[in-house]
Amino acid sequence: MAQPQTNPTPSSSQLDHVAQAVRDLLHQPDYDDGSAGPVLVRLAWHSAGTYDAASKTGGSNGAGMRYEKEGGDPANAGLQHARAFLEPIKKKFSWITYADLWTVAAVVAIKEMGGPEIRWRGGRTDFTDDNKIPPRGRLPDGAQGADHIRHIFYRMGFNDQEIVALSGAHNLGRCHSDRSGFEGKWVNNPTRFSNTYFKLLLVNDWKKKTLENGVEQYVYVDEDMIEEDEDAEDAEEPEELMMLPTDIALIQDPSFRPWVELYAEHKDIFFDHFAKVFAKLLELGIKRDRNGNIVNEENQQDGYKS
Ligand code: ZEM
Repeated sequence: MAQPQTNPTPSSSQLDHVAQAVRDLLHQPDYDDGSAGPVLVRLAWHSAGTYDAASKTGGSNGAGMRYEKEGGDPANAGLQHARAFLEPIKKKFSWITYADLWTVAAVVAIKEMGGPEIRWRGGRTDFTDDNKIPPRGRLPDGAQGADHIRHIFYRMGFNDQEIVALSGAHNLGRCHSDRSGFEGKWVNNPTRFSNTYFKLLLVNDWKKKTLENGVEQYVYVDEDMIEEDEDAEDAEEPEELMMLPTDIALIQDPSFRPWVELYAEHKDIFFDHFAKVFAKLLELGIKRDRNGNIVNEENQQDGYKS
């Protein structure tokens, strides 16, 4: 039996350079709402969100999205932009693995966009072929409801509170009709991390709308511009905001809803819970030894030889 291989976590001074390089690339005036941050957060989430606790497969190790098998999954449409933003950093700091870079970039971006400090640990390795990439179909489908959300997130080992906290990432970024088929942003200022998404969910004025492509989502015009006070200076004209059917499920479901109410009311509690659950997300599928180094065991090498 071969020795288990470990990849040491990068030192903090090495990481400081990478973190600074990520901060330096966030400002992208010609991209979406002017920031690479939201799509970087989605890259980290989709890299980890393939985890299946029962078979211990998937998760943020490996950076499988570099391969067509995972990168070409329609669920990952658009994430090539996130990978392209990070490519110059990988070129400059070749010692960092893609799997570490994609996850640490999200943590840096969230903090830089006004979110909480999130514990991140490195040492992920990159797959050298596509054998260990799990089958497609493990990421959530925004067109569905509470049962589907639970099916997907319970599989990863999350509970209802953690599902709602994680969903607060929809404060960030937007939907693109050429990626998911949905269109628009959840909040007026989608490059600032806050609990506005939860406040907006509770306005209860969401109307179902069928887009030209036949996709159904929920919309609302935020005339009162529900935002944090600190955002008032960059207040824009009210625009139509959106929610996915899965977002609306969070206020319809009796077990999810109290968490939406709590997070809408208490930004500090949301930040605390989000930091914990996002750190947990990024560790899915990763086994560490006593020193915190990742252990790549024999049985994880088996892969999917279909
Ligand atoms: Zn999302 N998400 N997501 N999400 N997501 C989109 C965009 C973003 C779902 C979903 O279908 C979609 C989590 C959970 C769930 C982000 C972070 C996180 C989009 C739009 C869809 C359709 C994609 C597009 O068109 O570009 C569903 C169904 C979810 C669970 C039920 C979790 C958990 C996240 C992180 C913790 C982010 C940041 C975006 C914005 C991306 C961007 O490009 O602006």
